[in-house]
Amino acid sequence: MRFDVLTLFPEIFSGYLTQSLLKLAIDRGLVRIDLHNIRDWTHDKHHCVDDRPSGGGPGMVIKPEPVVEAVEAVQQQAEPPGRVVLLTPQGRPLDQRVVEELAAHQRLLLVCGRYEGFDQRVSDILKPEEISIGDFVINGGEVAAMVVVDAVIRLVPGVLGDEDSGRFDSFSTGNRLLEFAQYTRPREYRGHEVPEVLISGDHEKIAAWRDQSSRERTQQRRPDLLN
Ligand code: JD8
Repeated sequence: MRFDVLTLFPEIFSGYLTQSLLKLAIDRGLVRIDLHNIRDWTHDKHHCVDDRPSGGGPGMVIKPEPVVEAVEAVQQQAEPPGRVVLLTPQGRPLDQRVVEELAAHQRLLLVCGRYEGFDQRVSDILKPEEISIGDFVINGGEVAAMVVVDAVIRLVPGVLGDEDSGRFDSFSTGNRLLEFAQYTRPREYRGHEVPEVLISGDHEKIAAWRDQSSRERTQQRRPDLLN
């Protein structure tokens, strides 16, 4: 799986790229992430990427030319052409279904905006998949792109130690309920005990308890997931 991330602030990704699960996947050759600075596709002396909004108003808008030319140049750098994904508050809300769809592509180009966002013609010309990570406001597309990468790489075969673990996560294809409660040692902590069944060794009973725990939690916290 290859990701090309187009951004005005590639440095934001450096800590994340050297993080364990992703770094291991990159080192193993399962995932590749190339960073591209949109500013490299400006033509003027001052490398200007933004301008004042047409019609007035606060803030600055990212000019269309460097973004469209950056995407076209990055597409030419490798085969196959990637699906272009624009991170934007106006996008399709990200959920595990969308993550599964994105993971089906061999290559994704993640385009990250800042300020008041991109000139509308970026979308009109590139026809990207527009994705939002949720109904809240963040300052730019970079953190949203990292969320997409983080969720998608879990579905790349071999990235997780155990081949199956990503598939059985909460919200994944096999199971759209919340996770059951987890415990570890000590058996008792400040008067709170690990449920007896979990140390019984009876695997059938443990499975039933966990199933019940998942259902109860989902009913209590996310009843919207049950229908
Ligand atoms: C991209 C700039 C900042 C601040 C308008 C667009 C995603 N779920 C999400 N929330 N916010 C974003 C997001 C925010 C962005 C940009 C994504 C580029 N901004 C906002 C308020 C004024 N701009 C996002 N995915």
